[in-house]
Amino acid sequence: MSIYKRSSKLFHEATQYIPGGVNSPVRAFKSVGGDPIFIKKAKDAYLYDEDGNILIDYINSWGPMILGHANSKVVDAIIEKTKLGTSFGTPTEIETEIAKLAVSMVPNIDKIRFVNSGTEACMSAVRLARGFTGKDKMIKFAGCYHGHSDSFLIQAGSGAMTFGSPNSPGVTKGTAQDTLLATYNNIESVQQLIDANKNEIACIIIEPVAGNMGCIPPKAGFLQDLRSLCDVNNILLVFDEVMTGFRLAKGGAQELFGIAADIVCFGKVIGGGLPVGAFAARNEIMNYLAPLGPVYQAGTLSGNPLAMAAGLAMLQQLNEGNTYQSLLEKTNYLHEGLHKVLTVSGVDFKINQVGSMISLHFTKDVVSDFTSASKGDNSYFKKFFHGMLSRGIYIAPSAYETWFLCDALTYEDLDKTISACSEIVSEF
Ligand code: KE4
Repeated sequence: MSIYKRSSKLFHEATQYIPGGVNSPVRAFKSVGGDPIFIKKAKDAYLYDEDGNILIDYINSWGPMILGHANSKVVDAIIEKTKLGTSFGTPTEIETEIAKLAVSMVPNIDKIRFVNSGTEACMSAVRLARGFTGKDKMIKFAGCYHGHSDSFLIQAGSGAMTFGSPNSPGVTKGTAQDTLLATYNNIESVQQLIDANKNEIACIIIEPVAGNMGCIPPKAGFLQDLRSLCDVNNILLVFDEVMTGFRLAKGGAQELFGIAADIVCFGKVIGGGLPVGAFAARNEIMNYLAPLGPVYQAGTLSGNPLAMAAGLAMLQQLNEGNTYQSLLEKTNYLHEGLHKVLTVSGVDFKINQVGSMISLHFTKDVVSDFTSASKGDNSYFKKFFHGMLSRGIYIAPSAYETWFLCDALTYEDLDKTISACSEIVSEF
């Protein structure tokens, strides 16, 4: 691996014009140290950095590139659409095409509204829930991340946790008071909040598989219990499927776990690598949205033709192919291989996996919530991260992230990853 001379040069120049040299904090390598790697291009499962290194990618743009980078059908769709113009600010046929396909793939939704990011999707979903129910409060779970909208930055995961500032300055007390915090996988903590805030809670928003404190699966029955509590207390259940949507199954976590959410949020995969978020629900709820109903939500580039073309080409391939089975087999293979070499090493570790989402935690405790996720040994993680990077393997630069596999990964790539892991932990 050549040293990252050009990346470092580019990074230091970037820091003069962009805060921290990045347009999203998790990219800055703050929790693992060192300068971030600048990428020149990517294809299939590989990133090509500015110093000529080739890296096996387990971030895949934080989820979107489930088929691998520069997927030819997605690229061709964007190129063809670009030739016809890039943005009109009017309705276009392709928005209906992708909406129809998404509605056919995902259970319990009749309509979908496209926006430009997962943050916008979750923010709009909560506003819609509040408008529909006439109630103000929202329950979220410590360590879950729903984007950087004010009401979510209370004990948030992902980058917020990485920086040890899960409660961001700038969020007013007035906003924070309407965000109630529960503990992931702890239904009693939800019941207590409901009892203490009778008839004031509009919605419960959850990542049905948490991916922002590492990957944390819901305990058996937890999502069903949430569903029942929402039904009994006239609360809307909002599934934030920005990560899990179109990744865990065609119908996402709703399909995988057989639980019906009232509103579902999407991002990442749905945009095929271009900026797309979306939120969806049954007619009764979605018809509350402007211009039909009183809840306002808008966006200049929402439904942008290029982004819709990329998303449509992505969803069409996922709808027709056998990506999910192939990805599951590859992720299981990686899980088993890592588990084997880590067991031999004697290092304390836990591996969490759901479908093609997987995370490694250097801890002896089961990782099932924010507290247990925080117990991981970050000094080990830092060594692990840089050990992998120096061997040409790029995992998320934070222990509070999930690895995202793409179906372009080969079993040779997986074997290389497993042996790199074995070499690194043998030096711990
Ligand atoms: P965006 O606004 O970043 O598109 O989506 C926000 C969001 C919402 N919900 C979930 C479950 C998410 O994981 C995210 C964003 N995920 C992070 C990675 N953990 C994005 C990476 C970044 O912040 O740069």
